[in-house]
Amino acid sequence: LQAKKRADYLPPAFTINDVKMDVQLHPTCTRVTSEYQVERMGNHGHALTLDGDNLTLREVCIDGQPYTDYEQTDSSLVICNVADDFSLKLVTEIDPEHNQALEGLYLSAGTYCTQCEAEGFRRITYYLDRPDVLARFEVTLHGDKQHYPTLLANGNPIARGDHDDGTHWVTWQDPHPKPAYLFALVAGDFDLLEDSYTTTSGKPVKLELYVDKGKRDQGVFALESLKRAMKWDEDTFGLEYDLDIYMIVAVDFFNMGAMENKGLNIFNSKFVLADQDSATDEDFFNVESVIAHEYFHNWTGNRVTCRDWFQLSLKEGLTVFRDQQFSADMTSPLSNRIKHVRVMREHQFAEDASAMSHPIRPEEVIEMNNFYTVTVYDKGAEVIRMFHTLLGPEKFREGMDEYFRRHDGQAVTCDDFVAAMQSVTDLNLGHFALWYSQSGTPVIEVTTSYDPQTRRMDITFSQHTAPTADQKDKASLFMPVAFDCIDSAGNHYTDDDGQVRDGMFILDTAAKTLHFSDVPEPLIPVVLGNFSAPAKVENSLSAEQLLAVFQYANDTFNRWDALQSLYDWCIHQYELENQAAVDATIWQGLEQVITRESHNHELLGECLVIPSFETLCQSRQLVEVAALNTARSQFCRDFAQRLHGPLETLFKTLETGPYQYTQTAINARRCRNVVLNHLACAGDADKLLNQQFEQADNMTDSLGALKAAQGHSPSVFESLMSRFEQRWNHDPLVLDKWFGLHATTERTDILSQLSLLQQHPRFAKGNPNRVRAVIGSFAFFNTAGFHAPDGSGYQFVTDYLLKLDAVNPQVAARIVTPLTQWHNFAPDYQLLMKAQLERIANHKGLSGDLYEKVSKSLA
Ligand code: HT7
Ligand code: ZN
Repeated sequence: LQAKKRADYLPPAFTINDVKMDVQLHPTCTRVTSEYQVERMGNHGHALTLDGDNLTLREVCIDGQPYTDYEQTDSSLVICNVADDFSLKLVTEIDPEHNQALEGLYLSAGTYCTQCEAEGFRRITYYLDRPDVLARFEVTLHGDKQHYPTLLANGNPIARGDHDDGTHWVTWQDPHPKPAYLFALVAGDFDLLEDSYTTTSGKPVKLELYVDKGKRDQGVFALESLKRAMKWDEDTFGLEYDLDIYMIVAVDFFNMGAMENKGLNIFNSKFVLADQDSATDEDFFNVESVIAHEYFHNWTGNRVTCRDWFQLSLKEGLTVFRDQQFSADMTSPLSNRIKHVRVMREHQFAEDASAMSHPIRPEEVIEMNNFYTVTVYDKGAEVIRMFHTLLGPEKFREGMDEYFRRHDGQAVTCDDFVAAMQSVTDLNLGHFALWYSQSGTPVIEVTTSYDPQTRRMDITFSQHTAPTADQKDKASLFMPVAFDCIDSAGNHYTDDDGQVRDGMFILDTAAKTLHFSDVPEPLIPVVLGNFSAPAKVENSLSAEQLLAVFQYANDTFNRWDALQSLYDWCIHQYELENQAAVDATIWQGLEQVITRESHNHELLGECLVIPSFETLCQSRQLVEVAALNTARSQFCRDFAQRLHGPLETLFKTLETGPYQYTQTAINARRCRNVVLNHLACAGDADKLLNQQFEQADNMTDSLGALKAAQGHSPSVFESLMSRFEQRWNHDPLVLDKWFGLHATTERTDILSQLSLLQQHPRFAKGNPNRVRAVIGSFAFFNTAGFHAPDGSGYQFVTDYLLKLDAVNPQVAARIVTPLTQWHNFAPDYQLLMKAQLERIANHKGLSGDLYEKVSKSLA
């Protein structure tokens, strides 16, 4: 399998300007007739090579005449001796019912739908399946009227009718030229929610949301979220919607979260359906943010698209940044920021430290599906955020305006985005652009020196990025570093040379020193406020200093982060069997955190969360899994017991009342459930757990009780779980929570539990949501089970992946991720993980998806 390289990009030899498609839907033999207006680009004599995958070719005509001068390979159709401009007609047949990879056109649970990004269109018909070929599409769908009363494609419906044989047809026309990855069709029988939106310039837009029959009420929140997103994009970026109709369809079988097809978004139902009973606050949040994300793609992705797939972050990093800003405006900036930083620390830093390390704009790809990563998406968004920080909101908006002015309707590169931003600022972005090509997580090391005689203090920041699997040599990056400096009484200090401006300085060299004079005591540097750059910080503050940062720092993110560092340090003491170092002053300090901030439910709801095992791994090397996991659990238990009094008092004040989805109520519920977990950990909370489960009028609290019982009260957990299953047996999305809870429970017989879960009547191995809920949850989040010292967890996951790979390689390649991240574990674990990776590598008929990740990991 050959990797494609970014540097090898060549513009297309031909383009296609107009596409007419006629799709006769049939479960096992859908017939696709396509007619293209093809144009040679430039002066050359090459044949026309179209991409195709798993297609049966029935007919080729050029300019209306049958044509035979062509060759077929496994992945292409090469048409020889063609003119400079011609019309090409192709007839192909495909088998949607047996398409379990869920790419291209597939039929699942009685619904036909498509997934064409990144390279799925070539599974529908032969085409120039690359994002820099933009065509106008007109699509006619024919299908059985009774089973598929709804026939949808991109754009506007322009004609419809009935055939004599019980089938009907609809023609859709999309006026906006688009790459094939944005093509979509859907056929099914849905409930429809209808609404409308009038844009700022007065244009009415029909909004349509299609959900499974009987689920109409669960779609209301998504539709409201869509209107909020439309308004926000007008207010924030002056961007209006551009078609007469915007459709969203929710389906149960989907490989990812959602897809931004032009005018016809297709969603995993998990990110559409939500109501008080069945969805947690987090689910509501995710629905709103994914609805917004896909909507925002209409400009950042669809109107301006990517020249090639190496540029994926052009649309994804930018769109994630936009959805993060939207969510922060709709909910709360602090908890949003913390949520995203957790993703960076738990997942992106781990990816950077693994064999899959790549820059936000990758250089080499075997299977594009493997590059929809936390690096491209989330680190990509952090890079856009740094533009925003460096330029400020107004200049950033000017840069965005310029980007659209220059590139609307085009397929462009990350460099084009940087150039648009550069055109509005005097700041030289040349050095900053290194973020696009350099992989790895930079570490900012903070060292201080204080001279009591001269009362001078120097604070030095040095940066380095360790070599990564894909790139040995690293240069210094250009980083905005939010900075504050305090003493133990909470006084703030400014540096002598004024390098820190508006609470920020630029670190663009290997090291930089800030000088402070006339300071009475060693100062405490408070670094990387609001996570102003996607970096790790090594700032060895004492427990006392960390508590001072919590108490006095200006930046709330820094305050939260100080406690995270404090917990990390404490857990390290437990690893060293030096628990005594976590002394009374620390427990008192933590007690004061709770009592002083007891009114601030948002802050406490975040600050009382102990860092996850995955986050802790990022500040350690060659992790002894069992030792770290035990140390973490012991610390959690001591935390719960030592702070039991204040936690209990706090819990009593957290009466949340009847369910409301307001920020105040969300914060209170979150805080209450975090505290409940601690109380359960301290023991003796069975009554509380039962009570909360019993009285809950919403999913957040039901699940809060289950999660708190999970690790701490096995008998309560069992009984609540079986009641939960009985109540929710009919609802696959809720049952996924139940599957996930079982799969993440740390128990010695977990593997037989997992086998039982797979035999559950509601488990379906062809449904990615179910597979992720059981196998994915286990691999990613069941620390003790997955990392069992005898290697049985690794073996279990591998056995499953080898089967899954044959049906859905894309999902298999996602779930293999924790195995490929063996580098950071102690040698015994490494050996066992690599043994399973070898098994995968040697498996006959392995997909390109798994091959790429596993072979890199073993290289
Ligand atoms: N742009 C979408 C990516 C996506 C996708 C990619 C590969 C395979 C399946 C997929 N489903 C969706 C999602 C997004 O970022 O909005
Ligand atoms: Zn996206």
